[in-house]
Amino acid sequence: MNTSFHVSIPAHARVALFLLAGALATARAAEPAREFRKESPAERAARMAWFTEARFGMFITWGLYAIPAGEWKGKEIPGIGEWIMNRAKIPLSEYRELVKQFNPTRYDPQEWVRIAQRAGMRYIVITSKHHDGFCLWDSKETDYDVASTPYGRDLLRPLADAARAAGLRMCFYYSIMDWQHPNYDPLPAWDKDRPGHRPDMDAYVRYMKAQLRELIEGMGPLGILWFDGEWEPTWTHERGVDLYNYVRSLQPSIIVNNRVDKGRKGMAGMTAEGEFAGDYGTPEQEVPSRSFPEGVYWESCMTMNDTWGYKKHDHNWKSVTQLIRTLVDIASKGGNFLLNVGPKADGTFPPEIVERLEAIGQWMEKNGESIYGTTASPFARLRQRCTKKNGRLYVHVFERPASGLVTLPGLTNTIRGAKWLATGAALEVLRHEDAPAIRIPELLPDPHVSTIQVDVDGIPATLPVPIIQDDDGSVELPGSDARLEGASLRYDMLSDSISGWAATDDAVRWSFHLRKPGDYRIEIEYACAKGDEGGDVQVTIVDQVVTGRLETSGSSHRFHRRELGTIRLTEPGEWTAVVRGRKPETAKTLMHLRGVRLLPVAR
Ligand code: FHN
Repeated sequence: MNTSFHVSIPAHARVALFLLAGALATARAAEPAREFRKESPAERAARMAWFTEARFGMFITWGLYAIPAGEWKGKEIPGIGEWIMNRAKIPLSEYRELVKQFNPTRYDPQEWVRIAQRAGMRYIVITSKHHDGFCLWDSKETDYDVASTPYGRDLLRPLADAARAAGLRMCFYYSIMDWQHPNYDPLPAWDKDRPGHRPDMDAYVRYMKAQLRELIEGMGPLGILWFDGEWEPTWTHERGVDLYNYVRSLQPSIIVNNRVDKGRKGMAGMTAEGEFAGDYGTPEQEVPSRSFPEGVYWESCMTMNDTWGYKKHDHNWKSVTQLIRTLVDIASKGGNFLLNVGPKADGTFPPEIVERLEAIGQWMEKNGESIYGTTASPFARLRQRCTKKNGRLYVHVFERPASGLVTLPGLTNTIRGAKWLATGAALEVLRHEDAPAIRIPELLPDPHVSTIQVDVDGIPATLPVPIIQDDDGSVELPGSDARLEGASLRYDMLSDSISGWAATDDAVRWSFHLRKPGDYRIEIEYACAKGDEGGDVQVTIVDQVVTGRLETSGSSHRFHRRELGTIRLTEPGEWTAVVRGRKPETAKTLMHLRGVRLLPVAR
C-alpha cells in the first residue's frame, strides 16, 4: 500500500474530494466500454505491425515461487515451479510468509534487457501478477506486493524504462485466476477454510481493472497485455469481452492475447470460431503443424527446460539447436516465438539460460533478416523451412539432403540468385526433376541452421505440386492435402487434422508420385480422445491393405504415430492411398487423422 499524504486540505474538503473520487471511479467502471473488436483487417494489421515484425520475444516468469524454486519443506515438488502453491497445497497463511523473504538484491533490469537485446528479442513479457496473486509492482490496490517485501520497491517500471530505452516493447502478463484475492471465486481447493474470503467476481473484476489501469497508465505505453488463467468457469465470455474492451480503452493501440476471453482451444492455443476477444492465438509448449491464413496472428510460448518459474532441480534444458530450429519453424509458419526465462529469487538469470540466449543471439546476428518481418513459407510442402520477405525467400537448411540439392517444387518465380545469408558465398542454381534447385556444399556454414537467401523475380509464389516421394524415400500424406469422401468429414486447420468420421464408407484419399519401388512401412498420425478408442482403421494402396485397432492418444488434440504394417509398391509412378475406418458405436468420431507416412523398409 502507498505512503502517507502531507497536504494541508481542511477535513471537510478532504471528505468531499474522497466522495467525488469514489463517485467518478464507480461511474467510470460502470460505463460500458467501447466495442474495440470491430476494426477492419487493415486497422488490425497496422496495430499488429510491430508484433509481426518482431517475431521473437522474451517471456519472464518471476515471483515469490522463485524462492522455494521447486522445493517445499525439504521435498521436491513436481510440476512447473510457479504452481508450487497449488502442487504442494500451501495455504495462503503459509505461502504469504515468502513475502518477508523476497529480496532480489542482484536484480539489474538493464542487464536483463541487454541479454534480451543481444539474443535478438524485440519484446519482453513479464509476469506482473501470476496465479498466486503476488504483484511485482507497488499497487495501491493491495499490500500483497513487492512494496511489502524487504526489497520494498517497484520492479516493473525500471524494466519498462530500460526496455524502451533499448528499443524493445514492454509487455505485461496478468493472471485472471488469483489464488489469494479475498473476492476471487472459487477459493483454491486446497485452502477452502480461508477466513475472510467473500467470493464476489464483480468486486474482483473492479480490482483487476484498477490494477490494469495502474500498469497501463503508470508504466505504458505497453506492447501487449498477456492475459492467462482464463479457464475457470467463473470467468465468462462476457467478462472477457468487457475486459478486452476496457484494456483497449486505456490504450487503443495495445495488443491483447486470446486468453482474455474463453476462445482458446487448449494448449494448441488458437482461437475457436466465433466472436471471442483477443488479437492472437497462444499455442503453449508446441508449434502448430501448419501456417494460417493472412490476418491470423499467433505466438508460441515455450520454456527452455520444463518449468516457467525457476526450479533449482530442473536441468532438462533444450539445446541451442533445438531452440533456433523452433524459432525458424515458427517463423516459417508466420508466428512469433515467446521464449521463457525463469529468474532466480536473487534477480539473476540461470547461467544455462544466459548461455543459450547468447548463442541464439550469435545466430540471429547473421540470420535475423530471415526471421524479422518475414511471413510464412509459400510452399504447402517443403523438406526445409522457408520464410519470405519482399522478393526474397529464405530457405533454412537443418540437415543437408544426401543429394546436396535443395529443391523448390512449385515455385513459379525465376530465381535470380542464391547465396548463404551468413557468409554471402554464392550457390549454384539449377533444375532437378523439373523443379528449381540449389546445390549446397558438404560443409554447411552453421551447425544449427544454415540459411539460403534466394532472390526471385517478383513476389514469391507457388503452384500446388503433387505429393512426391522425398529424397530420404519417405512419402508424407498430410491431412491438409487429402481428398475427403464423406458428408461429415472435415479438415480442421487449427488441429491440422481430419475428423467427423461417421459412415464406414467415409474415405480419405491421396495421390502421390513414387520414385523408388520397394517395401514401405505404413504409419498413421492421429489423435483419439479417451472413450473414443477401439475403432478399426485400414489403409489401402491398390490391392494391399494394412489395418489396426485405434488406441486413445489421451485427448483429441494430442497426436501420436502408429505403424499399421508394410506394403510393397512394385514400380515408380502415380499411386493412391485410401484410409477408411469403423468407429465404435459410442465414439464421437473414429479419430482425428493428421496424416499418413510411407517409410522405406531398410534393406
Ligand atoms: O498456468 C500457467 C503457467 O503457470 C504458465 O504461466 C503458462 C505460460 O503460458 N500459462 C499457464 C498454463 O497454460
